[in-house]
Amino acid sequence: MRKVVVGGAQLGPNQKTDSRARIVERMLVLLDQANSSGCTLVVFPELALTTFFPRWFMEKQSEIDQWFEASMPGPDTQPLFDRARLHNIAISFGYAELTPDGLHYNTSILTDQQGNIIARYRKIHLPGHSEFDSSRDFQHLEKRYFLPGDLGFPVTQAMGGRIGMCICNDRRWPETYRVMGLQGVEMILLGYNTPSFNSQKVTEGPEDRLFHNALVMQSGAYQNSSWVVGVAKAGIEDGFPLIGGSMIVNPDGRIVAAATTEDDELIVHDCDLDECNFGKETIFNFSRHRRIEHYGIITSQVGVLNGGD
Ligand code: CDT
Repeated sequence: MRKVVVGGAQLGPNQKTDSRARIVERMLVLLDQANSSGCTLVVFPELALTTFFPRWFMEKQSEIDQWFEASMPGPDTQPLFDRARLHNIAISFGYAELTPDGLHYNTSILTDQQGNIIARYRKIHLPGHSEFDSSRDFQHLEKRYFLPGDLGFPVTQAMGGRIGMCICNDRRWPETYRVMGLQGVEMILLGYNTPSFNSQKVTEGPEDRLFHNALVMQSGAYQNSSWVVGVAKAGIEDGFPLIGGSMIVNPDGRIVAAATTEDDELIVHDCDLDECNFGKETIFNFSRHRRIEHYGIITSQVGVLNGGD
């Protein structure tokens, strides 16, 4: 038995006018709740410290950079690290990272239970577009503000097992899970900000978005025999709705804890990393069953051949 008591700390909306300090205060409340529930690891969403600013078109770099963190921890985020250390809780959260070289990434970090950053992931699958698009109901400018991640999908020895991270849109791609699966991942930490509506397809609403959210995380967990902890920033942010649907999925693909609100909410599950073993040793024993001689185009080809891509 390798137990990790995981808290999925869903956040309600962050408005454009909310200060980092105010948002961190809400995160501290969730951390205190997680401590009372015996959590040893708490996962917060993508871009936890700000509104989902890629919905806004900006041209001035100084305006863009106000949404980024040039240091982690910084003055506003230090209290998070201090509280987590006090409670002996490892934390993971997403934020917009500005590197010392001036590069911009959509990043998640993982700390150990003493508040030291032990892993970093930079979002690889950046959805949306890079220029203002008047045909959309709202903008999704991740391709404008972020570079694609340059760290691959690292899996880190932590919490007595192998922990990986990905961010939001990454969860829709089976490659994300399999690249971590091939590193023996046992728990995938995953924050997201998903609009409740498709800005280009009026018929796709919250019900569809929640269905796809569960579908991809449950299948990713099952097909790689890994825990998946999916955590939303939810609710109406700057007037635009984001889905909730935070969940913890076991290595059999079943949802074992699920959020019921679109607000700050903690979901908790006592996860045994040894539950990954059965699937990894049987149906998804990769070294016995995978047929890589037929998988070559996955890495040599991006789009469908002659498919207009
Ligand atoms: N944050 C993020 O990656 N959101 C995307 C929205 C997709 S629509 C452009 C997601 O996959 O949930």
